[in-house]
Amino acid sequence: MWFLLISIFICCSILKYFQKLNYWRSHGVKNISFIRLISNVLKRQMGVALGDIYQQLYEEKEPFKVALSPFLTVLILQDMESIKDVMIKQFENFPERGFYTNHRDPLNTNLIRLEYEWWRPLRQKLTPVFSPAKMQAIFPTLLKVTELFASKVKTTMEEEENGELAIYDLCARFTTDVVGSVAFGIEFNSLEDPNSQARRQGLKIFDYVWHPILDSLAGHYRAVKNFFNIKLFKPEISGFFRKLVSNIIEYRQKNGIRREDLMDTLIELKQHDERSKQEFALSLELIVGQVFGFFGAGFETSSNTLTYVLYELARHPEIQEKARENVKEVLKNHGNEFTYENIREMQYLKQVINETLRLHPPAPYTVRVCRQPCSLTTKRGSLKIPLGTKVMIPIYGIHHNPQYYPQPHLFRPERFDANMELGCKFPSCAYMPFGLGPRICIGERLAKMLLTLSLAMLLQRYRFSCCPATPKELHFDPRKMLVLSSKEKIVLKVETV
Ligand code: HEM
Ligand SMILES: *[C@@H]1O[C@H](CO)[C@@H](O)[C@H](O)[C@H]1NC(C)=O
Ligand SMILES: CC(=O)N[C@H]1CO[C@H](CO)[C@@H](O)[C@@H]1O
Repeated sequence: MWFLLISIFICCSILKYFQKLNYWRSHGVKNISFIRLISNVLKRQMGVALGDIYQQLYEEKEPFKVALSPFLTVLILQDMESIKDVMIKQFENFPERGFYTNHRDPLNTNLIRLEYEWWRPLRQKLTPVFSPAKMQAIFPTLLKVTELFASKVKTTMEEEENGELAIYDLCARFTTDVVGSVAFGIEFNSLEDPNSQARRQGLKIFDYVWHPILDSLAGHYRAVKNFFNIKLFKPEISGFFRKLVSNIIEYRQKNGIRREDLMDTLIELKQHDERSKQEFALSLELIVGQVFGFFGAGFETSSNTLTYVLYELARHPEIQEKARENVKEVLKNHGNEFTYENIREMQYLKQVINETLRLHPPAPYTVRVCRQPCSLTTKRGSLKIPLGTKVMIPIYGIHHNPQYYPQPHLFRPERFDANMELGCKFPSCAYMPFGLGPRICIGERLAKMLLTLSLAMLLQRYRFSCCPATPKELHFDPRKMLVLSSKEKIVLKVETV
């Protein structure tokens, strides 16, 4: 019985595969071998591998290419107009990333993964959580955690021989604490205690039950997976987060405590929804999912960015000096204190951050899935996109296109100079470290604030330089598909200024 069913399934899949092959061929879309794509991705970081394909397409002037398998059609986009179409203009046709979701497992009902019908009301609700006013309100808490981080850098540096330290670990502990305490009022304490339980759970977030390739394939067989109730995360992780969040909510509600953090806003939304009996009420389950999602999307992206900025500054001492002068000058005009307003005036430091996010975008690609058949128009004519096509947007590749960024592998913050001749003129959509359109990163403001403040404070106090243990160039870990994460330890020499 099973054998028969499986044989029928395989036969249908193969038939469908040839049908698809024919379809794309007859529409003049070139194919790349799916097997080659997968084997490439197992060897190299996904975003970087896609970047190479992108560059090849750009040179061949092909707007896109397709990689076909019996199960999945992947369209790799090169044409800028089509990218804007998919992400912005035709968002309604491409509103999801096609990840697997199981609504009985709270951890994967988060903004990143959710299907359109669930995502839309939730995103509307959560947008105010990251408003400029909220960012201003949490600034004092952020400042406290950042102070702790800066002093931890000093004590670690003094403990190490020659003041040489592996910077990523500290940065990751810092961003864990930031997302925990600033966003959710959870004292993770990982800066003080590197082995804290939350820190260990935090590290496990990316320990998938399966390989990420399977995760993205499973998005296409939701019904089957949901029928068998397969969960993506280990029950102990769901349990840990659920307990953590419900304790916080209960404690605050009972004692009438407000901490002016993002969790306050989530609780308010929940109470409001309970009173007004809304259809998409923010339940405890949904809050747990969001906390987990923000944590997963926020901590590794920002800790890697912080590490890469320090690495690039260590390799370019003159740029580091200029950034330090910029910080000092702004601080001098404001009584030597860091405020929500004055860190925004650190123009050159912001250019340095922008250029780092261009050169090493921590989220090196993003995905959309076609949920309604539609057409993309390019200079080469119009193309109908079938339902279920997975569309890849090669952020890393676009950021390294020499047509937009001359000598793309060089670190040159001048590219983002608004006034100078040097500032390069790339099309507005050729820079997207946070994505584009309605599904753009919701944490962009928080990430930028966290990066600017912590870098300003570090530069004010310390000088970073290369030492023999510093890698000459970066290589990215292929096992981390979703984030650019350095394979080598990034060791830098740190001294007080
Ligand atoms: C340097 C730091 C960060 C970078 C480079 C980054 C980048 C991105 C990118 C590229 C996306 C996909 C956008 C798209 O598909 O168009 C995304 C989505 C997302 N990010 Fe970030 N992110 C960062 C920090 C954060 C932080 C700190 C948080 C939250 C606390 C966060 C929460 C999210 C969420 C929830 C989504 C999904 C949004 C949705 O689908 O509606 N991110 N991020
Ligand atoms: C950095 O990039 C953003 C686009 O994400 C842009 O709006 C901003 O003006 C840039 N900032 C600087 C200082 O170049
Ligand atoms: C299925 C498949 O891979 N078809 C073609 C894809 O493109 C290559 C050339 O790049 C052909 O050799 C394959 O036959």
